[in-house]
Amino acid sequence: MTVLARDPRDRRPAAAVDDTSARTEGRERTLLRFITCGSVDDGKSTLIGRLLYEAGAVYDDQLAELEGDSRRFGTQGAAPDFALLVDGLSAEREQGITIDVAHRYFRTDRRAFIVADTPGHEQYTRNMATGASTADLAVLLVDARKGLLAQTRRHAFIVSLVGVRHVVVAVNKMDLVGFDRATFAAIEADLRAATAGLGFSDVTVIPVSARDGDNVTRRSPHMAWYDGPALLPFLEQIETGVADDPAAGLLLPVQWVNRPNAEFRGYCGLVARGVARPGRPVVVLPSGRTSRIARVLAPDHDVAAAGAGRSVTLTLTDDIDVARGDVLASPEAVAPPSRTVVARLLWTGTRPLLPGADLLVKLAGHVGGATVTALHHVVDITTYAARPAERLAMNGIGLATLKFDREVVALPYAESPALGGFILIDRASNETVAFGFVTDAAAVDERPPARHRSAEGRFGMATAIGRRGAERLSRHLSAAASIGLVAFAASGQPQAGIWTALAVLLLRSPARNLHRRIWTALRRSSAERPAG
Ligand SMILES: Nc1nc2c(ncn2[C@@H]2O[C@H](COP(=O)(O)OP(=O)(O)OP(=O)(O)O)[C@@H](O)[C@H]2O)c(=O)[nH]1
Ligand SMILES: [Mg+2]
Repeated sequence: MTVLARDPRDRRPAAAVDDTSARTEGRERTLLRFITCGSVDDGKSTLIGRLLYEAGAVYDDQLAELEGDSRRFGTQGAAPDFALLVDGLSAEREQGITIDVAHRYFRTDRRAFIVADTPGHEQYTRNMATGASTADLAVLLVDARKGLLAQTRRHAFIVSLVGVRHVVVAVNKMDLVGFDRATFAAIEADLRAATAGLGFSDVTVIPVSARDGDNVTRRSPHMAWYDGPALLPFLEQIETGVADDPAAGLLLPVQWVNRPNAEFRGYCGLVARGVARPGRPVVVLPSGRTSRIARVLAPDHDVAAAGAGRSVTLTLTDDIDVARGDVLASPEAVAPPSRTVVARLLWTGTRPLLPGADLLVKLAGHVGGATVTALHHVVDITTYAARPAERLAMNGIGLATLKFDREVVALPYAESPALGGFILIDRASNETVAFGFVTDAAAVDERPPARHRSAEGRFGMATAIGRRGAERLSRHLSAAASIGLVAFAASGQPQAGIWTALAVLLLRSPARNLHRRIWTALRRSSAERPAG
């Protein structure tokens, strides 16, 4: 008899049903996106494999293949190693670890799911954060024999950073602690204390054995003392969605300007907030120019309205200048552009971050230069306490001030993940070195409150943008003119004065950039020299 004989109650493979619309009998199934995370070898991949199997999301030929793979690569002797259903890369199978994020779709009668299995190894924290960034819920695994490890705490913190508010803690491998209630209770207490300050809206703790399926889809007879739900029934019923506020102002970061011919000019992007509909007035940020939406286009037709989360192309009634990286906002949603932000950073670069680092930032549609002007603190991952530091090491989390090379529309991440989340890229290697989460988009720039501004406020904002630009120009001009005057006085030649002033104006910005790069490189090389 095969070890993988199906339980007669098992449903046929969900993946075999050619319908991913998550609709059933006229009733719409909601979609839950979740991840598994936690320290290395806690059993994340095994848990997902088991879930897929028990939810009937595995074909019979895949099961036969799993039996063969388990004999070749498995960690459970002749028994099936469910992790192999998700760990597909050969490097993963040979090392018995997860490296890349694997996404799987499955569904039950009550709900559709997209699950992302993320790696536990610290070296692949970047992949874990990427997987977490699109999740509604995180299943954090803990090995019952080991309890909370530093990596468990790091993942809990990253999950909170990316804005996941619902957490299930699966205390796994309960079979290896004799399904002991006291062991589970001690881990639960530790966990609740550790996650109390992370801002989760709910934390549900479930004792499981992923390998054997205890408390995975049905309650386990081995843990009669546990009176909570099994994992899958819990995931089927949890409400995670925050209803979009249709009255919220429109924010649409422009990802691409579509200009197929001289007659058509469309601005493509994802509606980050609010609703786009023809006739609605919009302000282009950062320029402050105003217009109205003429058409809202879905991929192949015009639509009357498009809400948050939809990708659309807008055309405007006026032929005004809108570029990639600009943001189209309705007047009440106008967020004044800013050059400086304070943000939490998850540093994923192999070399540590040092203040003064000159990097590229990608925030919504904007790509440009960014300098880290200050590192305020780093987070101690075992206590979550902030402590001052001069550098941020790989996989560390800290708070920093960044200065962009041009004004950018940014909002706190908690208010708008689309306009508050960014990545930092190393200019030389093109490596993504940080995930950033804006906490304050008005650190230095003065700005009025962003929300619910009146039309008067809108023009006030446009004036403020213009005034700031004019102020900067006049400062540069007067500095250049003074140096030009000195050159004229010293040489007695008006041309010498004019040429000097022009040279100062033109060379100022490249010289400043060169200076910044040299000092960043010097600081970095002295930081990397071994002490003593
Ligand atoms: N006894 C027992 N072993 C388990 C259980 N769950 C997982 N394992 C074993 O633990 C080992 C690690 O399991 P994985 O599922 O690969 O762990 P992981 O968390 O995905 O590991 P990474 O992705 O590398 O971080 C494997 O040998 C599993 O068979 C369980 O409930 N009981
Ligand atoms: Mg894994």
